[in-house]
Amino acid sequence: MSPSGENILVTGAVGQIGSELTLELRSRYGNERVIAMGRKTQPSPELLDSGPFVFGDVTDLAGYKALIEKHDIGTVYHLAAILSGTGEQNPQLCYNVNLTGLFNVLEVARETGQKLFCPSSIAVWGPGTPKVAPQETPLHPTTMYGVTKVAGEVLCDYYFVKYGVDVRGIRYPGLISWKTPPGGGTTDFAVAIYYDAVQHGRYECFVKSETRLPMMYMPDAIKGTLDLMDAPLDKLKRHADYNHGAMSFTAADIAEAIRKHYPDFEVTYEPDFRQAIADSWPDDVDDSAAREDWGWSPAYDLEAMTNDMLENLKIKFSEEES
Ligand code: NAD
Ligand code: AKB
Repeated sequence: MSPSGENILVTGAVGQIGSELTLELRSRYGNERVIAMGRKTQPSPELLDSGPFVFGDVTDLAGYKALIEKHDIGTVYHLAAILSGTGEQNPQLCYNVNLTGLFNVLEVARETGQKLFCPSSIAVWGPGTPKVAPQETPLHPTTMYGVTKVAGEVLCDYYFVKYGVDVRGIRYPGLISWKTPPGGGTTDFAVAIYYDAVQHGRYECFVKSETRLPMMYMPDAIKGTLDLMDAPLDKLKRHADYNHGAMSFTAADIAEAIRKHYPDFEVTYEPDFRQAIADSWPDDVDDSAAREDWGWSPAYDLEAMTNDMLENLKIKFSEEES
């Protein structure tokens, strides 16, 4: 294949993170330089009209290679994945997309000298992890999604050490955002609760009220992603497994924060299979390595995020109605 080009590809670009990261990359580097890759879901008009969009499948190596060559791609933000909830319902699909897909992306990067962003997750941890997950601690996840994330981190390290592929990644916590709904994870309740507060004034939560998890607002996740990718390589002591933290709260804490705006907001709790997944993850993370190596620092706490989420969702739903 030809040497690495000057454009940027975002896989999983129609997803929760990709739909926002693509627009931010386009505003930084120019619309035509950032190619958004979706799978089957139709992109929003904002994504479709602001720059190149292609459909593709990361498990199809030949198709992926052709796309890379055609669009002269030098950097890939590889966000295509199957998340924890969907992954437990279809572990084989999760393995295939998350590991075969990552392997294909790494192989093409090895051949072409591309730079990569390949995110990991708090799902790398399992029930024995300390409540505040240290950077270095045994990784024994109990979900297929977590298994693929652990293997993915190790695979990325291998490609850095063996082939010199500059691959970077963050262990994102649960991400909360208003633009694009999340795609089948366990932390989705922390987004759905805001949607239902604004639309219906009540929410049935699929985890218990006392379920506490590490969370982050999307603007912080985007900033962290781009800061890590901008950091000088010689400052990075790790590659694809930086703990990335911002806040930690329970489902009941979110409900309480929303009640400051909607005093009559009602939440009922009907835990389903995702409770066991949430219970297997830590409450919070120690992200001091990210702070030290590339200056990570989040801007949003629960209150600031809640104000912003509710404000934007109100506008979004009123625009959809008009
Ligand atoms: P998402 O589910 O919203 O989007 C993923 C996208 O990947 C979807 O649009 C889907 O169509 C696409 N996809 C699935 N199979 C594909 C295939 N075979 N080929 C090409 N595309 C395919 O996910 P997200 O929340 O945006 O997550 C992006 C990345 O960040 C993933 O690696 C995920 O594990 C990680 N992450 C996300 C969170 C979070 O809370 N959102 C937390 C931790 C880690
Ligand atoms: C999920 O819940 O699966 C994701 C994640 C934390 O990786 N949001």
